[in-house]
Amino acid sequence: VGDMMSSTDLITLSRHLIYQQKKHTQATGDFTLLLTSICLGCKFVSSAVRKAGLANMTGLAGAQNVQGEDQKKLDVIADAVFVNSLRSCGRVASMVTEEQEEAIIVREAKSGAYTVVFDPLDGSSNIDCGVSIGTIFGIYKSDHPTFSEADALKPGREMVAAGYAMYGSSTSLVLSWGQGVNSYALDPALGEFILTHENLQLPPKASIYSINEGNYQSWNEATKEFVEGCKNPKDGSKPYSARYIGSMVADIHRTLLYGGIFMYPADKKSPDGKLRLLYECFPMAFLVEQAGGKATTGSKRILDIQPPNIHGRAPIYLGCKEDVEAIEALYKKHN
Ligand code: AHM
Ligand code: MG
Repeated sequence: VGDMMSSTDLITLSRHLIYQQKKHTQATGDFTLLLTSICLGCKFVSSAVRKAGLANMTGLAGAQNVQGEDQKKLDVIADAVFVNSLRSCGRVASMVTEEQEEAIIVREAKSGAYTVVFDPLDGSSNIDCGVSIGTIFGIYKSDHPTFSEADALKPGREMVAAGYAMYGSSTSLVLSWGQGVNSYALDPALGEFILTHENLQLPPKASIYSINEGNYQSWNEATKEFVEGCKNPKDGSKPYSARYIGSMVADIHRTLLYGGIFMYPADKKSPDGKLRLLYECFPMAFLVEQAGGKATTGSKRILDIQPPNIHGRAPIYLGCKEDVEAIEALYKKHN
């Protein structure tokens, strides 16, 4: 890939998709069209994030700008962009977004349509200080959509694709349609996502742990013992490094590229954990598994959870296989 990037033969996301689809003769082009709508949303949000400080878009929703007009917060704008783009592509029967209480149903969609679950701007509390934020999405396909939120209430293993865009020092799109994980970078001049990493794979074990350690007091014993072991390995090996951005997309992106384990356990404050199943835990677990890692609640595979409702949460530990297995072993020991 490195050689190709410096050549004039760029592999754009569309080219990569067309190439992949040739291998699957049943492909109709609907999935490509759907992804094009998602990419449009990501490009729009990427450009809005770059201008956020300048354009005064970082304030609270509902606050007024100097012209006395209502100011919309960036996450509200991001939500509208994705909803409109997905609604108009004709291939989406329903959507669930973190920003809206109810599922959005698109009755005019064709049959054989998709359900898209997404967090349009995750980590938005980080916008004002310029930390990386992102869009997370997962895609289900229903041969006979019910045109109700039931189309989204399925375990994550039934997703046909998942991914995220990260608005960082550059904009990256990390995507899997169930055949490994690929990463693309947005070329701002071309407005195209260009393939940069093909078939990302996690090492079996790495030495980075990522967790909000301020919650230590309210963690369970398994999590406490695991983190203690990262700092003071019993076998005398080198301690792990701690890295926590507080923006899930950025923390998972680092985990996919450098290895490690990311954790958001249940604690006394949040007995089901903080992160949402449908559009945070499932897509990230899908990507991490596709990259050869694991994702668990401590005692259950994340992708096997039947979501209780569209905004349900779960505790999550994900990343390198052996690190996640160490947590699972500690859960067994303490329960
Ligand atoms: P949000 O959807 O309100 O932005 O919250 C989700 C974010 C994740 O990106 C991140 O992993 C987590 O919240 C951080 O939580 P905390 O501040 O409790 O460490
Ligand atoms: Mg979120």
